[in-house]
Amino acid sequence: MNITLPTPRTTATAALVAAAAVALAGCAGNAAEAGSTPSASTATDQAHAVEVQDTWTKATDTDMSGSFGTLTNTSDSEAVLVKAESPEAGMVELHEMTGTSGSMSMQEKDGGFSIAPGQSAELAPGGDHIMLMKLKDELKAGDPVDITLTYADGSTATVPFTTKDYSGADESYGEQE
Ligand SMILES: [Cu+2]
Repeated sequence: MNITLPTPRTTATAALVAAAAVALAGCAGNAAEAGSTPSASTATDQAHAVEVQDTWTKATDTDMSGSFGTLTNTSDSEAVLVKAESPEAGMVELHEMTGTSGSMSMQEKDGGFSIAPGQSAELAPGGDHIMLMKLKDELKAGDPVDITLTYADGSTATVPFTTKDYSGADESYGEQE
């Protein structure tokens, strides 16, 4: 009769330890990244949490262009786009515009594009954009450009950005700045 006693206690302790481990993994994003266990949070990784809409790339006959769209973070924690890549471009960077109108220039955005929980980040001509460089071919309206977006937690999403003609007021994504 007595021998049944330790069993529930052991089980309870094990369950507690397991729960603590799960809780720990849940908030230690960086530790999970460095660790070996496949993340149990696939459904909530940043690539899934961020909806990418209204994507397009500016048509160009130079070897540079910009890609734009709206990134909406549907999760309750910050998402950060840290890298973009495309098979169409030899180099891709995340750019921001600096300076005042008349002397705007662009530069790589330190730390990438951060999107607060429930908020959207607009990538638009004259503002933050995905910079395509060393394009392998000119881009004509209608050409598909796939861009793979990598987020701070290492999750990725490949998104189609359709090329369209655009002549903005004073943006010059095709020319050297
Ligand atoms: Cu740029």
